[in-house]
Amino acid sequence: MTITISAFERSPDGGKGLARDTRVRWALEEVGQPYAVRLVSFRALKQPDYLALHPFGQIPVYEEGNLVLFETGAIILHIAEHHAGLLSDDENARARAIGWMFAALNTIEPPILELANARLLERDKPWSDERMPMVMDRCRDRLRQLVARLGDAEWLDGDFSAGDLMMISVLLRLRPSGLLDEFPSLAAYVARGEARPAYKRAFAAQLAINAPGSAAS
Ligand code: GTB
Repeated sequence: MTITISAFERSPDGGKGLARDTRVRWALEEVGQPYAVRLVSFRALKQPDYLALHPFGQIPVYEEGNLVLFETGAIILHIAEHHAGLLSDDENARARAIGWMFAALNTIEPPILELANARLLERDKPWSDERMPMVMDRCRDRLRQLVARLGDAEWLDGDFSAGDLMMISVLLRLRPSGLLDEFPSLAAYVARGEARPAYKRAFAAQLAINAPGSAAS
């Protein structure tokens, strides 16, 4: 059955791969599933026909036959459960990988999003300089804990899994802040994810839309 995902017609990041369609593209590339892309404008996101698919008017939406899914956590879990490559056959390892997906989305992503918003949306506020160190420290606290758990392992729990895919996708959002460079083992972990052929294909596909003239497209 054809899989279609939605993505920005033009991502505000200009092709850095930070919008959330990239993680879904990556998951589909890891499991070898072809997909089509429905490009949407910011205006189209809030129109009734799109809101019928995604109640919050965001990208990405995942469509496959009669199934319509929103939320990248649900989408990537669905992909991982239906195709080999992102979840172990071992029941406990599978459960732990899903735990890491939740950790990425519920524990690591919130302070990173707060930082992204502080940098992008609040820089002109009179209180921004005072608040910024606190927002950065909230990220650092979580990143230190993640560093301690990762240790010198290649991936979070044995083989590469949907948990790593989600965690690396979330950590990538830190890159513009420079904070990732304070944690060399996490920067190396993210680089291992980016070096995977499936990630490279996903990145190139979104870049071809968002920066069509670039060398990598
Ligand atoms: N929890 C949802 C999920 O995981 O699917 C969040 C989806 C979401 O935030 N989608 C964003 C969106 O559609 C795009 S990815 N926003 C439009 C809206 O809400 O009206 C967020 C994003 C946007 C821009 C950059 N950037 O420029 O760097 C990075 C990430």
